[in-house]
This record gives sequence, structure tokens and C-alpha cells, in this order.
Amino acid sequence: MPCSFSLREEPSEPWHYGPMPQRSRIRALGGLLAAAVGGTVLALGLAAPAGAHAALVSTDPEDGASIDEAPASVSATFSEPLDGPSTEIAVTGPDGALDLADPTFDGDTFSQPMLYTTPGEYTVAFRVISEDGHRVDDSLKFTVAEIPADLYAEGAAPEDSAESSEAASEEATEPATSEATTAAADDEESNTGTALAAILLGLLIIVGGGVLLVKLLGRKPKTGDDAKPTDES
Ligand SMILES: [Cu+2]
Repeated sequence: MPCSFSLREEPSEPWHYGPMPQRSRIRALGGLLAAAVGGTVLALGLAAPAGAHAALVSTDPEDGASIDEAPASVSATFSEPLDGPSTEIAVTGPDGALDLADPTFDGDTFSQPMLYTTPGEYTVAFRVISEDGHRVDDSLKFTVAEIPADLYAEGAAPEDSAESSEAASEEATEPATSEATTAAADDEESNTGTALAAILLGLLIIVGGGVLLVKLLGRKPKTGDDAKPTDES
């Protein structure tokens, strides 16, 4: 505060083009400081939205949705335009990863064509590179009850799988199953054998160790008892 008083008491000089009077200089400094502070605040305010991650705004279907009829595509909308080439999308269904057509991009939205193998839960996982260079990983899950005939993945349509499984079962029923069961039985036998051996070995170690311990423990008090009387007598 004394500064401001001294500023006002300063003798007023006539206007000239020489070095700035101190008052003006300080005023200029103050102005600069204010500008710097204001600029920083403004810069921070502007930098926050510009430097933000590409946030997921919405998806279709919604995450966690249960849908009667499987959708032909899944889309996700972000807070900023997407870079198609750097966007990665992976779809997994009840039977594992699905090999699907490439997604399409429309500004801030990608659309992933879908195919299905069986009713159940499907996960669409995606990796998007934000404009600020940061990576954003997110995913959505949804469950479908029915699959339109044209949305079955190759070889997954019920007619196809029914035919192939029938053929497979006809071929494989008797010899394969009997072989498999005997093999399984053998495995079980040998497994129980090794398990029994392991248990017996374990018991042996425990019993042996116990006996040894008892012997060791039993010896000490004896020597102690033996020692004490000899000391006293
Ligand atoms: Cu970021």
C-alpha cells in the first residue's frame, strides 16, 4: 500500500517521449502482470477442452443392453472426431473373437458391422487415439436373444451347425466315445494312483518327522533331568 501512495505523490512531469515515468512504468508492469495472469487463465481454460481425451459420449446399443433381435451394426459416438486408421475395434462373442468387416467412420462416430454365432453376450472393445495423442480404451457389452438369419457368421447358422454336428456325432459316436471313456478311465486310475502315492509319501514324511521330533524332544528333558541331579548331588 505505501507504494500506491508514493506513486500519487510523485511529481507530475510534462509529457515527453523519453523514458517512461515511474508511475507509468509500474502501471505498465501491472498491466503486463494482469495480462499474463489473464492469459494464463484463458490458456488453461482453453487447453482443458482442447487437450481432453476423446470421451465416449454414447453407444448403440447401450452398454449392458439386452436386445431381442441382434443389431446389424454397433456404433459409438465420441466427444471429438475419430481418426479411422488408428481406431481399433475387436468383437468377442460367446464363441470367442469374431472376424468382422471393417468399421465405417462418420466424424465422431464409428459403426461396426456385426455378425453373430449364437445368442448370448457380445463385447465390442475399442481403442481410440485422442486428438491430444492419448489412447482411450473402452468397450460395451450387450446380450442378444435372437439372431436374424442374415447376421450369422460363416458356418454359424443353426442349419449349418445342426448338419455338421449330426455328421460329426454319427461318425464319432461309438468308437470315439468308448476310446475316450477308456482313456479317461486310464487317466483317472493313474491319477488316483499318483494321488495315493503322494498321500502315502506325505503321510510317511509327516509320521517320520513326528517320530523324529518326539525323539528329539524326548531326549532334551531326559538330558536335562540327568544333568540336574548330577549338578545337585
Ligand atoms: Cu489426453
